[in-house]
Amino acid sequence: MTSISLTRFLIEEQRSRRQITPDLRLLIEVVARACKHISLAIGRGALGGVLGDAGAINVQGEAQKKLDVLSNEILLEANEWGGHLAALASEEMDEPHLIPHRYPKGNYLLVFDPLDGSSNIDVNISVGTIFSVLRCPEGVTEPVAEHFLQPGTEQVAAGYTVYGPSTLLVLTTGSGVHQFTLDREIGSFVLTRRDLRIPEDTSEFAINMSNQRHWEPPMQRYIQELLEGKAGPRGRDFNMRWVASMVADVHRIMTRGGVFFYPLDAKTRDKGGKLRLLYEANPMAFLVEQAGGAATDGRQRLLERRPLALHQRVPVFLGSRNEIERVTRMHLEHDAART
Ligand code: AHM
Ligand code: MG
Repeated sequence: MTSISLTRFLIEEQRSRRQITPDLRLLIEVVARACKHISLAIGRGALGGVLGDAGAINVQGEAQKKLDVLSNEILLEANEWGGHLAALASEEMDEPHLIPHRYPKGNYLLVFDPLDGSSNIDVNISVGTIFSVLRCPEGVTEPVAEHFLQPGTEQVAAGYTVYGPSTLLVLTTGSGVHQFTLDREIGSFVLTRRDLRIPEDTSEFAINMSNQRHWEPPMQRYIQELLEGKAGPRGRDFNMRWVASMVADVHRIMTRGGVFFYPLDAKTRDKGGKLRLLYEANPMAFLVEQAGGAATDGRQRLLERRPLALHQRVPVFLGSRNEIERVTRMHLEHDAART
């Protein structure tokens, strides 16, 4: 069988579907190249001196790891000079990063979480990169945070990489979700699965159970019913997994179905949730919907939320459609009963 590289895949998509512009293709290839570089750094681990804390705090108030900082720099440097972007924004930077004046500017905005699952770096568990591509609003030459505040339905592409036993890139440009595996010998991403589909039903869920006592009542009730298994109202047993790297948890769902929740809880209520809308929730929601799954904030479709701030946080519910619809309905019924 001929192997199809990411480059060939994108060129063929560009020919058959006009919506992949040459600049979008370049953008995706540049992001993929930066991710190869990150993958190499992660792979060297302690030998590369990249483990441990960077000694700084990011805009989220979280201690940065050396690899958070390095991955952010790799993505910035790779994307500055190609002429495909108007600006970039990242979990690790307070404000958007403008393209330096010495380089040409393009029409896209790139927003990313350079290293998701940072708490897993030092224990050698899978981490990843998440990214989302938006259009720069017409006539804007110096984009500021406000120009990134577009609902997820406006995304033109989204993807994630998983740095695990193998390095994977999972991508959508709005016509299905496709998986590429990094061939370390030839140094390129190769198409390994076309059209990933998330089954509508599942018996596997992912949630950080240690927050149980802090959840809202409908979340408590939904999970309690799963835990009661065969003897409870659901009449069947459910299995649980929690990697604490969203990319790894979402990738399991992309592979064999399941649901992932980071619901509102008493600890994160004031911030709106734990995960960030623009570079965690929205790209994952786009990918999950493209694979036939569903994604909400517990009450409404994630992709329709109007962002209010670059680093806004939201509750995240995504995965197999029937479970996401059920838990969302339980939240809405709970709200209706209170009014
Ligand atoms: P990060 O982007 O700083 O790594 O944080 C996001 C991560 C997600 O990958 C993961 O689902 C979640 O935080 C884990 O949270 P917890 O530590 O509560 O289990
Ligand atoms: Mg993250």
